Amino acid sequence: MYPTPPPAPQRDFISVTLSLGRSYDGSKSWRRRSCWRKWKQLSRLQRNVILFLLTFLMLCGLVSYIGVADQWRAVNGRSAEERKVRPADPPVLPAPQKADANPENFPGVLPQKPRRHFRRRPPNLQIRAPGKDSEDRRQDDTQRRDEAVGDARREENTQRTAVSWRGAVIEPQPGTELPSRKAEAPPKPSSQAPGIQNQAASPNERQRAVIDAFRHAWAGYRKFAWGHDELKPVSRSFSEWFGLGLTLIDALDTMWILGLRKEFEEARKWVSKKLRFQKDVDVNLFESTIRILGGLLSAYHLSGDDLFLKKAEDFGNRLMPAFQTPSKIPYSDVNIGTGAAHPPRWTSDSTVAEVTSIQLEFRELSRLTGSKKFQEAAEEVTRRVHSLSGKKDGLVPMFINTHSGLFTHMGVFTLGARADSYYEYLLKQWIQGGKKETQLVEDYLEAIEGIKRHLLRRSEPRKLTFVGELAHGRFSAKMDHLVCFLPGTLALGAHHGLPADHMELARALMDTCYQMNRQMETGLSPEIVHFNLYPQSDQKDVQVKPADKHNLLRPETVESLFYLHRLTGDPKYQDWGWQILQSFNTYTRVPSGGYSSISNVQDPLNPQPRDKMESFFLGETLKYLYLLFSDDPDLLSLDAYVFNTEAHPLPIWVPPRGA
Ligand code: DMJ
Repeated sequence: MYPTPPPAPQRDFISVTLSLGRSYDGSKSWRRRSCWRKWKQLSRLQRNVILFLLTFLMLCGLVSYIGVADQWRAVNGRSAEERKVRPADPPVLPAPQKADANPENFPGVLPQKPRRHFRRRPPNLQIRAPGKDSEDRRQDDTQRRDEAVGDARREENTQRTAVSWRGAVIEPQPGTELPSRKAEAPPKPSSQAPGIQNQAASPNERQRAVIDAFRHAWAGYRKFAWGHDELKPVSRSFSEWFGLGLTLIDALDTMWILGLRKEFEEARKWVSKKLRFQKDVDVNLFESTIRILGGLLSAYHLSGDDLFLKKAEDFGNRLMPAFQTPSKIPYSDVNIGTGAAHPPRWTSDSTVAEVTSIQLEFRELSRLTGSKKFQEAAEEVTRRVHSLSGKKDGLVPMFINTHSGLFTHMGVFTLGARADSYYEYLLKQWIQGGKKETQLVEDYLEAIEGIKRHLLRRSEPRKLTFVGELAHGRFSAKMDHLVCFLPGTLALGAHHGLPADHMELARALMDTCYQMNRQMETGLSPEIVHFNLYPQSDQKDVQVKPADKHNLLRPETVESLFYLHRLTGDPKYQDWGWQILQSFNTYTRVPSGGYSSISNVQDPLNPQPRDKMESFFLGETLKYLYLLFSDDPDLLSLDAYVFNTEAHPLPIWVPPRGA
């Protein structure tokens, strides 16, 4: 027998039937009616207790919702006026990906506890991935053939023990003289060298957060862009510039320094089996020198693996045709397959920073291989630029002509794009060569005086010291984020015995670079800022034009923070770097892997990902953050190594006593 159907529910009370537009079967309908009957069977007291509890729970929910909304307004809804006078709130740490990266696991270590709620998470940056394109497949086919050849040298190299980066590995060299290739080759990096340790000290909490960031970036690159130049993290694809695995090579030494040996070995295998330079492709001399040549040389020094030196020598040889110009000032581009070199299509000029920021790498390549041609070609450029007219108290114009060898576009002076690393390499070559090449340091010292005289100003109302630009006698309060390399370089010079007031200037400029980040709503600096010079105006010190609001994950601020902390010991620089790392994690981290440059550092709700992870994010930004968070002065000691402009450490040729 079927049970007697229960009475139809009375709809004048709270209905427990939610009409979802579905048809229900008889048994479900029966169960609902049964519930209703049970409810009717309850005593009035029982029903009142249940209703009271339900009402109480709903009220709790409502109160909590209002609280959240108020806090949200407090954090995000400040008036425009308030925003003008207050720096942006420090960015909030995102939900950590791994337990060991969670700052809350390490109470007492962090300068400030991140607020955990109330701020809306940044927009989800995920987009569907396209499949591999035909170019990718074509390269795979070509490289599969290469793979078959194998690498006999690999066997030989696996026997070599890794060398540490914790101290100098280069024995004193006789100045900048080159050893002959066979008779007097420089000593190979070797774990047998005194004072060498093979294991990194265990990373601290903040360093572990950097390792987590690196792993996340690497995971994206490995999955969606393996062997290609750059990851496009949002579209989960890649872009090519030279088609030489730029990110992979740029990141080799970072992996070594961070202790990511498994990742390093996998990348090493790619270099061994897939990286071929015999291809018909134009590369930019400067960019490929600092990233590829510098990256390979550094990987060689850290790992002691000959493979990297052989690749570096092959690549260096292919760059040499760029120097075959009437003036000996190299062309900007060279085809590494055909050897055809040329300037950009629209001019016969090269950029001054580019032709004067390849010397560290070319000199080191000569020292290691015994082949003088690399050093000679690069140093000829230095000599010619040194003797040129058109400078202003050591400041150089931005362009130089490859036919005449003269500066062009005279009268414009900047420490930003197209001139920046000229100054950096004057100092660093002097350090690399054991501080013997006085002409280099004289040019550097003169330039710093030129900066003080012509480009230095203080902003209003906070009196931030900044480096502007000069165009035909007119001062512009414009400063590229690129200029933020300068505090670090000044501090490095002071450490190596240059005037103490360089360190004072370094500290002042470091404050400014920090404010360029801090005063943005995302905590990340834009590409270019303009400083306010007028005391009476109600403007903030740091102004940003609409076209300049992007952040490309550049390293310069954290690079200088590393030097300032290493050379002063002041922990505030670590705290500032920690804030910047949090901002990168909050606004640029793409959930599916990788980090993306963004278009608007002033809009935390929509920073507008640009779908590109530049190779220097792994080569420089994360490396400098990791080094910044270390308290060990022997970790890549500044008395033993000099970093090229892409953050690749190269040995100082004559380390001071005791280094
Ligand atoms: C890097 O390639 C180098 O640091 C270069 O000197 C300047 N530009 C980028 C990083 O911003």
